[in-house]
Amino acid sequence: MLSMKINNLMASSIEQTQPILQPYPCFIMRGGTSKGLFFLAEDLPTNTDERDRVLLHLMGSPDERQIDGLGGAHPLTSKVAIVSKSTRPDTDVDYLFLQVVVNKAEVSTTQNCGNILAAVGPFAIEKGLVKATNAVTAVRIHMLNTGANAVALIETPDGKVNYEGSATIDGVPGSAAPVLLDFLDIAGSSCGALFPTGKAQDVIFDIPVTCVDNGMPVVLLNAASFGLTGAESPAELEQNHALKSKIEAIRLAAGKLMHLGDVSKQTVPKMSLISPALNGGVVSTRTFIPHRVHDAIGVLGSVSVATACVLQGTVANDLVQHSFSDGTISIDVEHPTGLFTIEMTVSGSCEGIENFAVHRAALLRTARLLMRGEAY
Ligand code: NQM
Repeated sequence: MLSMKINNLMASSIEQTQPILQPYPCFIMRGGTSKGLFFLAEDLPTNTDERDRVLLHLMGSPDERQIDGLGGAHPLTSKVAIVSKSTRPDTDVDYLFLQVVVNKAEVSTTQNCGNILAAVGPFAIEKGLVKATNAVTAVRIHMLNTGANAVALIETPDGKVNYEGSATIDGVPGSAAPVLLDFLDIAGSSCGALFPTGKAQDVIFDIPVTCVDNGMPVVLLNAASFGLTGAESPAELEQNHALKSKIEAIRLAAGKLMHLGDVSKQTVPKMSLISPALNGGVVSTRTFIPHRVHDAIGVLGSVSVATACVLQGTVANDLVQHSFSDGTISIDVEHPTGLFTIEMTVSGSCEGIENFAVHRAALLRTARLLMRGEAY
């Protein structure tokens, strides 16, 4: 009986044409505290439905364990970068970020990812899209998800990407070569304004919140508003189902206020619970991204949190009780596995939302090439 069943199954799978099971040239790279699959745009289908079907298949989604694919069973390891030569005169490459949802057949381009961005420069040089010129090569990246630009500085001694070095970032063991990321024009890149509700503070379901988009839409909430200290571990927070449903209800309402529409199937806005710093930083965070809790914090997510810390009247500024002076400032955002330092150039920080501006944000990441080959 069993052999007959197997014979029938084999015959039917040979008959089926399965164009999806073909080799796709692919790199696996760590960018900052995330990991993902990197492709040249020309190596994937141009039709987006077909492309998403291929990516779900390669990652092994939908499945909590992603057992039949390359995904790491967590949003931070279920990420994709698609890179191509830029069509714009002021940038070298175009980068499209895709979040492949672990347990649902969903691929989203509504959010950007600054951690995966850290590996885009090395990938572009490895693939010959950008020529390494000096000991350090500047790669100018157009981020297709938001239309904003970034510059990544990559070590390229002898014309090749160097991955080894002494730079460390919290959330990644060991050390590696530094990747410096500089953002110039990210304010309001997803929501149209730095503070998209037009206010430094709003109240949603009786909870004071600050909605901010400095490269990533984020809603800041005081952990104390939920009876939390803010020092809870990501695992503890993920087990708190009452908290998670309150936060999701606020997120859905905030999405509309932030001009993102119905965010029930989007991975933005991120929800950052904030509390007083405990380890020498400016503020402590626990960030829902949005249904799992980040073991650290996203790159652009931390830029948005740092931005909210600076402007008077936000829930973060009220909590940190620190006044910042205009000019170039450094902000340490605490997260579950350490600190994230952001350098920002700001003006009008005491003058309220109308005059407040962030002119630049810069930060350190590292990246690593883990594997190159073909994904089936
Ligand atoms: O905010 C996680 C990550 C991110 C996003 C997330 C990120 C960013 O750590 O720029 O890096 O919030 O989904 O990769």
